[in-house]
Amino acid sequence: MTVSRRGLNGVLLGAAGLLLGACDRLSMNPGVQRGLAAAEGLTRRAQRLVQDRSALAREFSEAEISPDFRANGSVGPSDPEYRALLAAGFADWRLVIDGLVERPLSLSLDELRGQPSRTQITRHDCVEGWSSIGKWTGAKLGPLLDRAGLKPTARYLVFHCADTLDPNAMDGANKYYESVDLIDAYHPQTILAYAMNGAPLPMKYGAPCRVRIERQLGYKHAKYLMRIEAVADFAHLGRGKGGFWEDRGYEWYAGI
Ligand SMILES: Nc1nc2c(c(=O)[nH]1)N[C@H]1C(S)=C(S)[C@@H](COP(=O)(O)O)O[C@H]1N2
Ligand SMILES: [Mo]
Repeated sequence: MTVSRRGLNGVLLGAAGLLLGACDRLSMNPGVQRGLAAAEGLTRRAQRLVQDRSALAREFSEAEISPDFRANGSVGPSDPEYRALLAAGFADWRLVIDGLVERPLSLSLDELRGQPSRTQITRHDCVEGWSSIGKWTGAKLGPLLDRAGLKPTARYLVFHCADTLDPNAMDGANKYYESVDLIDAYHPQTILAYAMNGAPLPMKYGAPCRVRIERQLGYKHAKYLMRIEAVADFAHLGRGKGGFWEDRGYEWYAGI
């Protein structure tokens, strides 16, 4: 379903774009009226699919929570900075929100817990072909971005993580990072999760805080969050593709 939805979306947007391009050039010709009408219909359908991005991901019942949620990728970062934060019970951990914002933020875990929050039971879909259902509680990202005040030039958020997943990367692109556009950033289910199944977020799931972006595949859900940077583009980060796995061939848009 993931692939077909994404495929259809692309086809419709592409077709509408082509027709609109043609109509622009031929708009003086009365013979294109039918073509214009068709283009408008296609555009409306494409638009509906785009708007569909704000729809909520399905939520599940307590009984459906996976007894053994899988963990993937980094499960216990050995980075010294992370180890020091962990040893102090994350008392010194700060989540920084900066980049293209009017008022950069630096939030302790307690401050994050004091923000407007949301709890949701959702299914995590990894691109490797497994899914698990978990209950997540976290600060809603939208209100935090409003507090920081995104500058008009901000188009994406970059999630910088504490863990080195590819220590052998010769070009230094070894840390985990991810990015999303502002539609996903402001999606009502996008939260900075500090609790899972009613307990503080365990280390293997990204302690002390990981992002949940419920309309995207698993690799977008950055764990071990340290910093959220608002940017105009991400060409200068890592290998320029917007994420650790994107730099290694995965698609940037992983919508489900
Ligand atoms: N920092 C960080 N975030 C990460 C990863 C990682 O290795 N490091 N792996 C990603 C992948 S591929 C998946 S499927 C999920 C796994 O989350 P889980 O361990 O809670 O199942 O985290 C994503 N976020
Ligand atoms: Mo994944």
